[in-house]
Amino acid sequence: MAPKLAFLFAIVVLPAIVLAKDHVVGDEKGWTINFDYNAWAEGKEFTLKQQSKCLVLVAFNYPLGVHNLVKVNASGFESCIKEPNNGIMNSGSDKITLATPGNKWYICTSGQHCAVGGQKLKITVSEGTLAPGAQGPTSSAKPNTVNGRTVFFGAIFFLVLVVIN
Ligand SMILES: [Cu+2]
Repeated sequence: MAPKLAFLFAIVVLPAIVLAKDHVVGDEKGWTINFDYNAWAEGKEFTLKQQSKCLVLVAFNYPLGVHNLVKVNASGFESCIKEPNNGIMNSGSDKITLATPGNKWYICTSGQHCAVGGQKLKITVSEGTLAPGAQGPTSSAKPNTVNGRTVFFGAIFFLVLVVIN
């Protein structure tokens, strides 16, 4: 049984870990003050349709209690002030799933981290196109509802069945 579980782990869990960090904000510096997030974002591509999936996963890592993460609009980004109804994430390892194109803005609302420390990030998500052979609206003649995530979880379900038997 143990080898089977190890196999299952390798097949199912490892790709999920890889998927969970398309982009780690600030790379090894993480989500912090005095880091040029403009420059960081400029070197990255946030493209929805690639590698048979239709979303972008972004991870914000920081010491628990030191920073936080708030999604804001353009004016909130400029002013470093969040709207009252903007939720605050503060897990220390916040994962964001981006599924729509356009501009996304994030700030830290702790102290003067945003206004003085420059702890603010703007991401521009582009639509992109799926690779040939991948499931997607533009790559199939008939409309389909199968996306990369469905295939991924279908594969997990199949593997679980195999292991159980
Ligand atoms: Cu902060």
